[in-house]
Amino acid sequence: MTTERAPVGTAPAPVGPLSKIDYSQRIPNNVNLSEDRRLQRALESWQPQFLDWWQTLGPQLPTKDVYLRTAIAVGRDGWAHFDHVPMQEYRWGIFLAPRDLDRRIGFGRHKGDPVWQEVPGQHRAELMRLITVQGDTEPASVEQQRALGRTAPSLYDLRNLFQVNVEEGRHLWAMVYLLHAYFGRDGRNEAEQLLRRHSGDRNTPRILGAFNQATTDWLQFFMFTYFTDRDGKYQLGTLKESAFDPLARTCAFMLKEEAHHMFVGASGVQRTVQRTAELMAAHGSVDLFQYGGIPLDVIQKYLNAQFSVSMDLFGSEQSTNAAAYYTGGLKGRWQEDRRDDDHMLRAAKYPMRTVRGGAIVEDTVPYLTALNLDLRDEYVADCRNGVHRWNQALAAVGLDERLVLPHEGFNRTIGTYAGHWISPTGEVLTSEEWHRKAEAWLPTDEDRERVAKLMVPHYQPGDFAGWIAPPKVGINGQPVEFDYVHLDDEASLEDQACGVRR
Ligand code: BYC
Ligand code: FE
Ligand code: FE
Repeated sequence: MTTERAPVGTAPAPVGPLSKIDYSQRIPNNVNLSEDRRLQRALESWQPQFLDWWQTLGPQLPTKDVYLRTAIAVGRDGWAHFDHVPMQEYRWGIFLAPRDLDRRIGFGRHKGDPVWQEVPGQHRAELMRLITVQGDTEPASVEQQRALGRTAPSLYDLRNLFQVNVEEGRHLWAMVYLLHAYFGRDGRNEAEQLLRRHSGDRNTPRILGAFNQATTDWLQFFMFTYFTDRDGKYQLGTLKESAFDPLARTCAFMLKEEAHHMFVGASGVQRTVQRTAELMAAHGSVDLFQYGGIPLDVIQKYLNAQFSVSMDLFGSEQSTNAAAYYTGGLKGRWQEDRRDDDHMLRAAKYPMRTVRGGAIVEDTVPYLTALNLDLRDEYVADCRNGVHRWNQALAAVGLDERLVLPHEGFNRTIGTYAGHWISPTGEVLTSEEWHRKAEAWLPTDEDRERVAKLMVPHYQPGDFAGWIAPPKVGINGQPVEFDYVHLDDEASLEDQACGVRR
């Protein structure tokens, strides 16, 4: 069936139905699950609910199997084993980065103490809150993306979507493990709630704003994996510094998987821009819908929308929560150990932009309460790199047009800019002025409809939709035209009805 490269290290246990569970066999883990009866019992009741959730709110497109990477061990190669597997039999595992016995707390008032292997009573509620918020985003994104399989631009992209989906599922497992193992009955309740809230649900929505929007099409999916998964990367980077060692180790391992999500977003947008640039150069026109491409101004609007909603995920620029998390040792800064200061920040200051008297001004505020902003500034700098690389596709065909990141205050609903009307270039406008121009800045219903019309599935190996350039290389050394996904007969029949051969 496959010719995947042999994994180094442990051979994977055979994949089979999960109905009869031998935990030590079926749930790949490095947390001694086979010895831990309490954890086994908690998972025994949660896991069927998870599978039920995956069946009802996971990927809609029926597939036989998908060429997926599965983590089977934490070692250098063990976490990246590739094979065609039926998705419902994906072996969601529990992995923590290896323990460093000498690790000490790197910041805050417990700085220098050994890290915690158990949850201290004084920080229990805050830690559970952070883990719950993190855990809530993972299944939310799977729910948001569930319909996309029906309109994939290629089998290669379809496989990448499913890879992201199963890994977000595993990230949910990672947080549920922490809730089950360290927070007793309260943790078990929270773990159930993670499957009860749903993206966009009017009564039980997901916790954070960006996770309640539908991912309408593949351009939005690529923007989401670029901008919103990147918030995930930065948030996980701060939790990786946590004094609560099991959380730190869990997040360190999740970050390995996150790299692929970054890749899907960055390369997905790049390939879209590349095709747009080629069509613009070939036809000398910007109205590309007629040529089966996505106009650059529509790409810019999608970028504006996803960037601004992702900026909201960092919380308020000034946050006493963030100060308390830091001082308590629960959540550090991005690359805390590379920061050249006292890691306590009691007297330190930080520059913060805000709107005053109809203009954007810079204030100097206590660093401790500005840690959400500190993280967001790191994030924005990273986002800028991506935009710069996308622009190279435009430069390569001699075009002068460029994509830009909008101003940090544009279209914000959380923090200091909320309630102000800032243009993408950073002018402070009246609500009326802003709304008059909003159609030029954010995707309109018509834009989304026209993009949606281009989203026709391409399920033949090596076939790609016309709005996106093929990638240069395939996954795990496989050719681009590899049969990454075997569709279910049911899906194939529907495709034939739509005129797509298989
Ligand atoms: N929407 O003090 P403030 C990922 C709430 S993405 C709704 O300013 P704080 C992924 C806030 O919860 C990474 N509510 O904020 C990506 C607080 O409520 P409570 C997810 C919001 O607490 C793609 C109140 O407003 N991980 O992994 O300093 C695919 C006051 O807020 C929002 C994390 O976020 C919002 N946008 O910071 C899959 C890490 N923003 O508590 C996965 C864990 C704020 O007063 N979470 N609020 O009721 C945290 O570190 C923090 O909770 C936040 C907020 C950074 C989110
Ligand atoms: Fe995740
Ligand atoms: Fe992710």
